[in-house]
Amino acid sequence: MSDQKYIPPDYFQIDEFLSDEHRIIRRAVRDWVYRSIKPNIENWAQHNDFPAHIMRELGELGALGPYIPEVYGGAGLDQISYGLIMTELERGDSSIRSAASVQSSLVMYPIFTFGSEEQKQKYLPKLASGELVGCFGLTEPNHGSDPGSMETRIKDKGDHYLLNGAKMWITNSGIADLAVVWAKDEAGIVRGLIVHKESDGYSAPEIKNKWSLRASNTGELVFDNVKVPKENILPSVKGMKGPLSCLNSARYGIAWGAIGAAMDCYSSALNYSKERTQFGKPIASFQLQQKKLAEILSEITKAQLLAWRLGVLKNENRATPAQISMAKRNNVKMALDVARESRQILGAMGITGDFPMMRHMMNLESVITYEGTHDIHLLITGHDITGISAF
Ligand code: TGC
Ligand code: FAD
Repeated sequence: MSDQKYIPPDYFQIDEFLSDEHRIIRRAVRDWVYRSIKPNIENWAQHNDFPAHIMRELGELGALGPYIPEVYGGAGLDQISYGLIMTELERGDSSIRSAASVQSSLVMYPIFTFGSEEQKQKYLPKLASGELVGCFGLTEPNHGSDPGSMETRIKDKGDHYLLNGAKMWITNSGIADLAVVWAKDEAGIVRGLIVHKESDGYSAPEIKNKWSLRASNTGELVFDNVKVPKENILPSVKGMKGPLSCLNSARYGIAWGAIGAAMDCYSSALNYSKERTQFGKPIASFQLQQKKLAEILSEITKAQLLAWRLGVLKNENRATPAQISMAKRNNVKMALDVARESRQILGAMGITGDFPMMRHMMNLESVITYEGTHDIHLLITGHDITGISAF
């Protein structure tokens, strides 16, 4: 069942690049968003509620770890499929896409890429089904853009590690069964650990009073002498390239996801502009409103092409971190601008929860900040093209 009023823009026939499988996956996720998210999201956002039950539904849809091989419970899909799933989820709300992003790219990806065979078998199938929920602890109260300066530490105690420190702004921390935590060892080397919520000394206080991503659970992770069994360390990576590789995957998903939020705003504004009459004419007949709609569609189209090309490169293992940064930065800013412009087309109605623009706009303020701020991604591009770090 699809939203009859939702007209997904495809001005340059980008759909022709998609396979039948891509279209089927997109349709399944779009229908689920229409059925399970659209009727409820406004209420969840207004009440600052994360609908934890959706994790199982996302698992059934194949939206948790879509590109993780089937042998570990994933859907074994390609990167374009992952991108399309993210677009459809974020059309519903960035909070929903966030939940799927974190589970897929920041929890399943590191366990799949850097975990032992035992860790993969133990955790991945349950994470793929949504039976287990994970979160990712990199950011700290004193270290956001510069996670390499993290203060969280592990000490080798023979049969276990002792973990101390705190992580901040962690999506799903309050509902997670386990956290993938990045901490420095006694030699100052960053290591990844799988930490269970029931460990003594582990707490996850919620961060309240957010105006953004209100349908997402955000909190801290506090580790007070937490004993982590030795078998819970990710054996195959040392150093900052561990967490930063996970970010490549999540940022890639966001580059696609933000297009969904923009499409939802565009579609609502286009419909409204044809129905709303002022001065005896639909407002869609005024040149100034047409300018907004035409520019919005141009920007969405450019973002779609960027995402599609990045997906092709990612499928071929040729996408560079700097290309991913450029796409994340461009597409999120595009979506934020589209949310603002399309809200204006609705006049006063645009500030209500009857339309999605304000919710998307507020969400996108987080999206433009997390996974590397807008400015940090510009500096990554600057570094890539000049060879000079300006951090
Ligand atoms: P730098 O000295 O440049 O590099 C350290 C090591 O890491 C390697 N590396 C990468 N590897 C893989 N992918 C990347 N993107 C990489 N970038 C760097 C690099 O080659 C080096 O390796 P090696 O072997 O030589 O040691 O690192 P730096 O410490 O100077 O930092 C660079 C910088 C600023 C770009 C990086 O720290 C950064 O990206 N900062 C932004 C922080 C960030 O994005 N945090 C995100 C937290 S998670 C989150 O927000 C989740 S939101 C989830 C949701 O709800 O959807
Ligand atoms: P800061 O690093 O303090 O930056 C403040 C400002 O200074 C920014 O404008 C920044 O661009 C600028 N700045 C910093 N350094 C430079 C520089 N060298 N040159 C120029 N300007 C600079 N983190 C996780 O680990 N896991 C999560 O699940 C997670 N989820 C999140 C969910 C939400 C809703 C939010 C808002 C954040 C989340 N984060 C998460 C944290 C997020 O990644 C950080 O907020 C982000 O990396 C920025 O860090 P900061 O907020 O400490 O800002």
